[in-house]
Amino acid sequence: MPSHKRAHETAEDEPAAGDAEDRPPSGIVSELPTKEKLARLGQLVSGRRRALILTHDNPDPDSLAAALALAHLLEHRANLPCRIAYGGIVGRAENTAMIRVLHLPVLPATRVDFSQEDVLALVDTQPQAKNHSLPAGLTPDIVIDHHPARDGIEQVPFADVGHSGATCSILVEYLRAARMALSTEVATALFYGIKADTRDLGRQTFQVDIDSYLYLLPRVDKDALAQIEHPALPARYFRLYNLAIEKARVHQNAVEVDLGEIYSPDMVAEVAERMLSLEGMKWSLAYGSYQGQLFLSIRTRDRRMNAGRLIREICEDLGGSSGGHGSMAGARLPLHGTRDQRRRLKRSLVSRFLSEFGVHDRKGQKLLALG
Ligand SMILES: [Mn+2]
Repeated sequence: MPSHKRAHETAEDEPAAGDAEDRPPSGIVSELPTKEKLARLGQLVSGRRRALILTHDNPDPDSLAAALALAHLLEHRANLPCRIAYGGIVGRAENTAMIRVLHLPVLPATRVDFSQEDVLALVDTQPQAKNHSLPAGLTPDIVIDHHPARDGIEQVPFADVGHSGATCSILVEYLRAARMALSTEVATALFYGIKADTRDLGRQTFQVDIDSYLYLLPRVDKDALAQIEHPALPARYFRLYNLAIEKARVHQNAVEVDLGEIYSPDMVAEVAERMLSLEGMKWSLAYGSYQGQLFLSIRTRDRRMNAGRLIREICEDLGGSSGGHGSMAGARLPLHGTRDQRRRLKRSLVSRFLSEFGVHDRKGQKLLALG
């Protein structure tokens, strides 16, 4: 039996020193000091041959960089060879530039035989979030994710979840506690991961994100970072953006964009993010289909609202999967049936979102028709 199915291994193997009740239950290590986390991680992988680190599907910079940093840590501290894999595609020009410029060693999950892997790790997502390509029925050995804990996380032998604006910041704490020298590539990737997820420390930012950002800053390759942040963009990017602006509809303080067919799933996030800049908007929603699935992304400026919970409630009822937190979230849903049925699904989804946004104007008006 592959070893990653054995749960609670490290916890039970520990000497029974002290009162067992002092220890946190299961493998959730989030509240432990970083040195203790490192010790547990070391115990968990000792004697293992190799690891596979999986990002979420259509990985973003935070996910890619966190995977790279975990591989760096396990390879140098535990002598464990690691591979990094992702599901879906890397679509955004910034993300493909990140992989190219920093020479990130990543491979598509379709090329991985999971049954052959010795240690499985998930970063920037959790088993129950379902926005990853871990085969059903497999429990990862390691989960490191800054999103709030999901059901079933206690099954994971080592789970560090939910207390920062970026998963990269958790990894920076590990690397610092391990007193590890960082290569320029690892430092630049982590820096960009934190920058992108917290939008330059302006969104969902915790002290650990600021500390990590400042620690990394002098170690970053500024030229490489500039190439990643301002990549050359293909013509189809501008075509899609043009369509987004034409299609955008404003409903009171919410903007909604149906992008139709998209060439890359992460374009919905980019458009939702941009549209929130429209003056007077509290909410933005962008959606589009890619390979038989509907991808949605929402953003909010309303600090009292939780975009992650909202999108989960709406989309998981419909067989979708989702991820996200306070001000930003995304989801995907299978699209079935005739064109009419798919259109009805989209209409009812939009209408549910608008009512959750507190918007009564169902029809709205075109962004380009606004005075
Ligand atoms: Mn993240």
